[in-house]
Amino acid sequence: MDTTNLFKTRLSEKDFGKLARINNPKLLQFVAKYIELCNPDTVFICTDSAEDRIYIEQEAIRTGEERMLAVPGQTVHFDGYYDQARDKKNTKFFLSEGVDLSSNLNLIDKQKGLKEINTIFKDIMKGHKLYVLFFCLGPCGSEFSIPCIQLTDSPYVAHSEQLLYRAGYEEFVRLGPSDRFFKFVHSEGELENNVSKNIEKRRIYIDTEEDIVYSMNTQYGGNTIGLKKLAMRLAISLASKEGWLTEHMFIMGVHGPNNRTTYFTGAFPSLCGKTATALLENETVVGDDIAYLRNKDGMVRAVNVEKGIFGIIQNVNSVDDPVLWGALNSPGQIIFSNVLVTEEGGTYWIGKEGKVPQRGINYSGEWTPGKKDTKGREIKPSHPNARFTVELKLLKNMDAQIDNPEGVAIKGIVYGGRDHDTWVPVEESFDWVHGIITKGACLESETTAATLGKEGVRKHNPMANLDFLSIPIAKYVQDNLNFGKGLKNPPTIFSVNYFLRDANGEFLNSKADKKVWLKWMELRVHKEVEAVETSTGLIPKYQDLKRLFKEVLNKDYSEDSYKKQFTLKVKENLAKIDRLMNIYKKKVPNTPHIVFKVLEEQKQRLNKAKNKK
Ligand code: SPV
Ligand code: MN
Repeated sequence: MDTTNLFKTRLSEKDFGKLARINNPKLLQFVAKYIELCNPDTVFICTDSAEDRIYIEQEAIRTGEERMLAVPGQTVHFDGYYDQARDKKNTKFFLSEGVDLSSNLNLIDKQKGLKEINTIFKDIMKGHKLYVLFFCLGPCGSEFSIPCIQLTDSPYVAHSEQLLYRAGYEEFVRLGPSDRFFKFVHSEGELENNVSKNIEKRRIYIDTEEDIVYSMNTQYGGNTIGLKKLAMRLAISLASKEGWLTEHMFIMGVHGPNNRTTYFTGAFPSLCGKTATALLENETVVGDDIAYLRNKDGMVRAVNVEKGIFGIIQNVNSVDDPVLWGALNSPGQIIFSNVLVTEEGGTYWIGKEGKVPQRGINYSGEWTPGKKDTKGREIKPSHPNARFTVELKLLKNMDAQIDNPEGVAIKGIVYGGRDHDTWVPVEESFDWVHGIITKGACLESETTAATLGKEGVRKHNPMANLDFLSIPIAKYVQDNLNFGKGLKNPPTIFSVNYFLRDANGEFLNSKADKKVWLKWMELRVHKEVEAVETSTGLIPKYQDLKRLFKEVLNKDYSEDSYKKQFTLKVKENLAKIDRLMNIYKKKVPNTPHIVFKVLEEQKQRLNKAKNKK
């Protein structure tokens, strides 16, 4: 294709000039191809300049995809009523002939998939403006990082990405004709009241061979913000080929005695406390969602792929989330999505303190309490998956190392899920292999509103990463095991469970208790407290927790609470092993043999404990 000719006819001289600074024929071909196919009225090329960034912010307001709120800088965006979460059903991986990807993945034959999207994409941007944006996943100029190009006709998506990702235009100019970059094409499609109309033609198709993701007829961030969970699928494949890890993990600095900062990563499924943990007061945050991990001289180092947060707003309040609360109530750029907006331009969400407003606008349109949907179900003021998008720099506890191109040294890894009856609140594994297998690879969690479908169903979710895996589970588990083999100083692996309940269904812990678990893990990493060995791992001693509860929360922690929380649930743990053995035997082809061996050993220890009892 003669790209120069096409660009000359379709772009202004100024925009053509911006594109021409990038000497990368592959990238230019890509842009040209989708201008031809999607056929936008106009094209805007976005560089890293302040002028271009502000233009995108203004476009979001001009088109009505975002509306200004009373607090300066804050805006609100609504997604369609049926477009409020990740659409797993229509998120598919291309499968080329002769390639064995995985029976666990939602696959579509590549030729068939391409045909389908080329049909949907044809002229889809007619009447729209195409925004061409450049970003960098991870700090610019770092071995960890991956440059990305995003094409989208949604200024809301473009604006969100500007808050969430590091600008990458100059990085592309610097790199020249490189092949190693990710590509995203998104179109919101035809709009009705500013939301995607043709939801039945919503598709998110991922091509890990060509590092392209196609997304259409949707606006919800998890389906459209290419650099987030769409890039994550590409990065998992790339990491597997190159020998590093892409994880659904926060990165945070936990502050120990004598001003010591110890970095942890933590993997939790969506809506299970990952962001709340990462943002704890008195600790520092590097990232809340996606981390790249590499072995550097025998140590794990990690970077945050992002520079902002696309977080869940439900239940965010001044007591549990003081850091976030501070940012949400100060002037500064924040995009709220799918919350309730009052006449005065204020916001309300489920779990926010204060009275429920008596009227407002939400994702269902005009809203008053008691409003029902077409199926007669009550519409809450905000959607449970309503979100906020904010740059980390607006948070007062952003860690100073966030842009370190070498990443931070990771000393502890935490796995946690929504588990009402099995795991104790915090536990250390015996070693890397035991941790990866019994905690990471055996993570289970009850489903939440972050994906379309039923809530509260217990599901296996290895490393909290199942939704984003683009390689077979067995390969992914093996990659994690191999990663540990090359480490001289592997991080200590822990599990946490914030959701343990008693027989009456009452939570056994308060939300603030996680602060204590982190301090205990920090001390364990440095071997400064002892632990009690059980069949499933190493748990805190009562005396240490009693001291920490007093120091951290000024709370008296009773021996009775300790017993209720930390008594090994032998029956439940045995049942869990049976479930997981079954899953790995029947549903995960080529599971590494060591998985069964480690689980079998744990089972024997548990059976011994049962008999002793
Ligand atoms: C998650 O659901 O894990 C998120 C938001 O972080 S989404 O972009 O929808 O994946
Ligand atoms: Mn996430």
